[in-house]
Amino acid sequence: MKRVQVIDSHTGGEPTRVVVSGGPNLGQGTVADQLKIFREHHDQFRSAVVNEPRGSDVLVGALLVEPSDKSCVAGVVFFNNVGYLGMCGHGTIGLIVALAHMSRIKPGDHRIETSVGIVTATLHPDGRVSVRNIPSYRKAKAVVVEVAGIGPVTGDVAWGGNWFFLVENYGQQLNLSNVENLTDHSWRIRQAVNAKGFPEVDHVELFGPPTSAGANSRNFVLCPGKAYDRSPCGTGTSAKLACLAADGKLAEGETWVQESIIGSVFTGHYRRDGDNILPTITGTAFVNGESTLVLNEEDPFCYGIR
Ligand code: PYC
Repeated sequence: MKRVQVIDSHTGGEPTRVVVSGGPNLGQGTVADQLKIFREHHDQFRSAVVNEPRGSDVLVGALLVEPSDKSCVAGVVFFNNVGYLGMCGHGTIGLIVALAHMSRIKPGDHRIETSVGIVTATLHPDGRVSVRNIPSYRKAKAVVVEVAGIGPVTGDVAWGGNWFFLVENYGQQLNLSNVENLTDHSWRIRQAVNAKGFPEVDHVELFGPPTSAGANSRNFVLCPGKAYDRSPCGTGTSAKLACLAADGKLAEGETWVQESIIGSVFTGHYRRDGDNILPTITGTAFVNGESTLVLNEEDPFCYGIR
């Protein structure tokens, strides 16, 4: 039997499971190198941690690893029900709160090495976390795709640590009672975008008017494994800031308040960095579990339902 220590949290409703110990040995390379070894040799561990019967489609895993850059407090590989994520905004906020919960860090700035670059997370004394994300940018504006059963849909392709297709004022009700419809639409949109020559896009983000006072926008974000993000999505909000900056709709330093499909909120702002922007996303996470996963090879679903 193998024992795996995890700390569970949620960030604006979106869960993160941090693997603290019991994970595979991924060597001494960069986190990008370690992700490659994880993917090629230990993918069943990913599935064991996040898939049913221990997890669920919505769960994002965060494997704590040794950073190659020693100025970092930790390295992390993010993963989900179907594969791996470059960066994860809600997951980084969850990771920081989990590290504080374990008394490994105190309020202040903490550098974290991810597979797509180093981010700096600030743990504020009141428990909020701000993540200075990697450089983000818009790759293509107003791409029109013909979506099966829907018709033409226009959106932008942007990078915020993952690849997004962002659709403004989608028109569908962005609320929980419409989630099945939104999931179906977003999945079709993703297939059309991938077929149009953007195979890298794996998240679709639909925008509409906010419902809470003070918010600028509400979103629905479909993740690569067909689960929707309960949080406003940190990398998706970074991609959104990149598009707003490129369109001259949000000034450097100005605050953007992004509401999720369940009404949770991230605030964001950016600094310019040449053709890119450097987004900062702020949110709150709560630890809601400390547990030991047991991996028993005799269990036919030891490595999850795949
Ligand atoms: O917060 O960046 C994020 C994220 C990506 C997928 C789920 N959450």
